[in-house]
Amino acid sequence: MQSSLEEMASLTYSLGGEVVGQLVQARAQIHPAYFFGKGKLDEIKSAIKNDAVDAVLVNNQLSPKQNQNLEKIFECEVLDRTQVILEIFAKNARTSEAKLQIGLAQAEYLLPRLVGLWKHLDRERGGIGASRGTGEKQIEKDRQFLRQRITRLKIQLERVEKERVTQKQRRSNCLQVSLIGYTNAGKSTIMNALTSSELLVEDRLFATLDSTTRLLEDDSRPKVLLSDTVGFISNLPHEVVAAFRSTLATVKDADLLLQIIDAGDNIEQHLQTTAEVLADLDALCIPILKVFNKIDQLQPARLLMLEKMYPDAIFVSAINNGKKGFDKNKTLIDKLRKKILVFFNERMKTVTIRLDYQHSKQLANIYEWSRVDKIDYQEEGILMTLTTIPGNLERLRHHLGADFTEIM
Ligand SMILES: Nc1nc2c(ncn2[C@@H]2O[C@H](COP(=O)(O)OP(=O)(O)OP(=O)(O)O)[C@@H](O)[C@H]2O)c(=O)[nH]1
Ligand SMILES: [Mg+2]
Repeated sequence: MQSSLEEMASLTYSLGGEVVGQLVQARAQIHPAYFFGKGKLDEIKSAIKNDAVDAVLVNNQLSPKQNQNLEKIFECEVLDRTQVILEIFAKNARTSEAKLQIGLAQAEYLLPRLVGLWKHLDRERGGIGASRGTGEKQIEKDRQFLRQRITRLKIQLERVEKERVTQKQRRSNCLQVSLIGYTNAGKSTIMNALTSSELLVEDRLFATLDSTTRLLEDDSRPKVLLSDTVGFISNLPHEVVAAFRSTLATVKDADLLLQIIDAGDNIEQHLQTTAEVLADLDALCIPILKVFNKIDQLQPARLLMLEKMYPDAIFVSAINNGKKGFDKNKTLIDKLRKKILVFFNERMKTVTIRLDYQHSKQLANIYEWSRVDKIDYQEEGILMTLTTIPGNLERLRHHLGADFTEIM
């Protein structure tokens, strides 16, 4: 089970660092200027010296002033939790969209913090009385630079978002399933197992930063699309959620969410984090299917308990490493695939329509948007029995107008 400090260690590893020591501060109130109390500061200082530490990571939010003071005292880099996550995102961003989004998140994070960065310049050159000192002018310059950068990034992102709208229209006749959940739960591994893809899978937090969409099955109609996307984490900085809104749009447009949960991890906390991010995305009304992953690592008793606690959930092991248990794991993944298809089947409606021969070129759309159960070429038109989701029936009705004669 991962504690918050263990998670910080995983974040450090994802950043490419190595943890040489951990310290916990038990204090009723944090120190306003230094975050840590005097005793802790000394303890950390000697640890920095002894272990040749490059950076101190604080598993909390630091004020700009605390951050700056600590860097002066420790004579090394100091990053708080938000900065660590932003750095990982910046390091892992591969697509241009992810890079734009993280650039925006970093600029927005920095903007209100500039004051703390430059204040010392004014203090050094005359102190509080000095009007508009060098520091203040520098802040104004930097602020202007950052604001321009934010505007530019937003314009570029708007362009990417427009492209997404076009994609969305293309996909609107498909059923969309989004994989969501805590980072490192195994979303990309499940995506790979369900769609025979080869997306990047890593035992690091935030391996995935962009959205990828694949067809779940070649022959199901309407088509079912599966999307993998960026994972969630507790206390996800607001700037990051806001900046990744366009990537997370696939979540908001989904007809079904597959919530992937690492069955061996801190379940309650991860469920709560996911609920918070979904609320932030305004996506709480989308149906959710809970998928507990990594059951190969569980004691049988714990698996039994979880099955009792979450009777509607599905339990899988997504790893496909060809070792023992491979067939069993494949069966579980097939069960998951079936469950997704059943979910949609239960929501589909079957109708019989008559289509005039002069509109037979619409047949391609009909085959795309629904499953054709029966087709009969009669003298007065084409008689068809179709099964599809209510949304696609509406779309067909709209497209075919008066020619869409529903018979039963
Ligand atoms: N033992 C075990 N490990 C698994 C299983 N599924 C995934 N993993 C491992 O868990 C780690 C994370 O898997 P990913 O698929 O990258 O997880 P993710 O949710 O996409 O993570 P991010 O994209 O980083 O948020 C990898 O080391 C996987 O090999 C499983 O069923 N059993
Ligand atoms: Mg992933």
